[in-house]
Amino acid sequence: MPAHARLLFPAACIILLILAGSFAGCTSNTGPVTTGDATPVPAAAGGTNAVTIRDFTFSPATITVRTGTTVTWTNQDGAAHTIVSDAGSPVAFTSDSLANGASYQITFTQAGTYPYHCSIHPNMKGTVVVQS
Ligand SMILES: [Cu+2]
Repeated sequence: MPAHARLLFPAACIILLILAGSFAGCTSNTGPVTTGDATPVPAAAGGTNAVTIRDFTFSPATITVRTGTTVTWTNQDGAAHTIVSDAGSPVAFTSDSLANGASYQITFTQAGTYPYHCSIHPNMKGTVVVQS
């Protein structure tokens, strides 16, 4: 190997290592950006937004949806239940008495927090959170 080649070879290796290192740096820098995009968001309007009534409980007790979403409550208890807005709800609503298998729907067009209860069993409470 000529003298000048013996000097160039290690230099080329060092340059390659620097380049490889900078590429690796770019790759790891993009990771956190992707993770940030994965922040939980409410289900899109038109998605599944169901509340089940079972064992005298609204499940989920709090459901978060986007404006324009229709929420459906379905009674799976033998006992009848109702869905009635609390006094603090931005919009008042009152369902009929729901027998087993019956359902009730409301479309939420206005952002806000909508607390509700069952008028037959006032200890049964739930909340719909509507985000714009
Ligand atoms: Cu009830």
